[in-house]
Amino acid sequence: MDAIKVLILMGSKSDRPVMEKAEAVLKEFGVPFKTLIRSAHRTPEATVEAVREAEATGCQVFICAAGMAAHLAGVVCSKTVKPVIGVPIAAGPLQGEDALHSTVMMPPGLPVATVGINGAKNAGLLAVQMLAQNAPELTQKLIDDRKSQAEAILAEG
Ligand code: RP5
Repeated sequence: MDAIKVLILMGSKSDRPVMEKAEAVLKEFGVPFKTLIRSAHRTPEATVEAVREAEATGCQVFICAAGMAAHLAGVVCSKTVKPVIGVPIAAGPLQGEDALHSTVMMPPGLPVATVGINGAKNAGLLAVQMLAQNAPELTQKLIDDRKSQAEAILAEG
């Protein structure tokens, strides 16, 4: 695996349209990342291996997206002490309510920073904010981004 700062894992290729928003943020901020499809239930061993490989290349943050009984972020959290951001995906008959609870309700001692249902853009931004703690150039870009957001709102009248 090439050197990366963020590993995006998603439980299924069906999650990709949502997770492209996280990829877009990381590209915009110039953060090296990789995306893999790995499932806590369908490919448990390969999921753990991906975490191990990513950490060996210097990965600092994990973004894990899954729908339904979404245990991907929790499993990744159990295998690393790097920050894990969970993205509950709206899939199946409960449209993300199940994934939200499965992702956010971690047992004490194993935190997953969970964004909203389909909150891939915020997951990308939160990963950048975590990396910015040790990267002043990212901090400046984040400040510029907030300024742009405010200007866009004010320009609406
Ligand atoms: C989860 O089940 C995946 O993350 C996806 O959101 C959902 C449905 O998966 P597919 O049946 O589309 O592969 O594991």
